[in-house]
Amino acid sequence: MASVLNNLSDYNPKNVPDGRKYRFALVVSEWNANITESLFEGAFQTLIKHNVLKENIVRIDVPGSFELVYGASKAQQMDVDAVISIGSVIQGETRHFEFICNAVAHGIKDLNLSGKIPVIFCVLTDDTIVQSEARSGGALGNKGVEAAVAALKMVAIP
Ligand code: DLZ
Repeated sequence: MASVLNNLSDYNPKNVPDGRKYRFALVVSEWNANITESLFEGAFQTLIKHNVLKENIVRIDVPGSFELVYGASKAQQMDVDAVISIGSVIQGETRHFEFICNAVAHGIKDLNLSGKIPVIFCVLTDDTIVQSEARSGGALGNKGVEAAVAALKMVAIP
């Protein structure tokens, strides 16, 4: 996870499995689209960098992070080796934030337990848009890059 002390976007590419033979689905939430598009770009470009073929990357858009669970569940049934779920939830004035964050985290955890392929959690859960910007291509890296690296490592598990 990106933090002031540890920016995983600076990972060592030699430690990442080659992606040439794998297929991925990227499920992208439309809420806070400026953030989720940067996360998508980070994930997409990292998969390409590790030799995943463009035609082997499928994108599915969903309205909000709450819908990532359903989108990822549908993606698990497609001909792919891993799913990356991409969202950005930002704290507002009500408790909506915690309900969405909890639902998505538990939902994706459940998909990992019940499905045959891994679902990577690339959902920013920040107090402010400034924190989200820092983690989606800003000073603290890009969580999308981390998610793609995690996906490549998961598909290579025998
Ligand atoms: C309703 C809502 C709110 C208030 N905030 C966010 C957010 O910060 N990030 C996000 O991805 N989605 C948000 N949503 C939308 C919900 O995720 C969901 O799309 C709607 O409640 C419809 O089910």
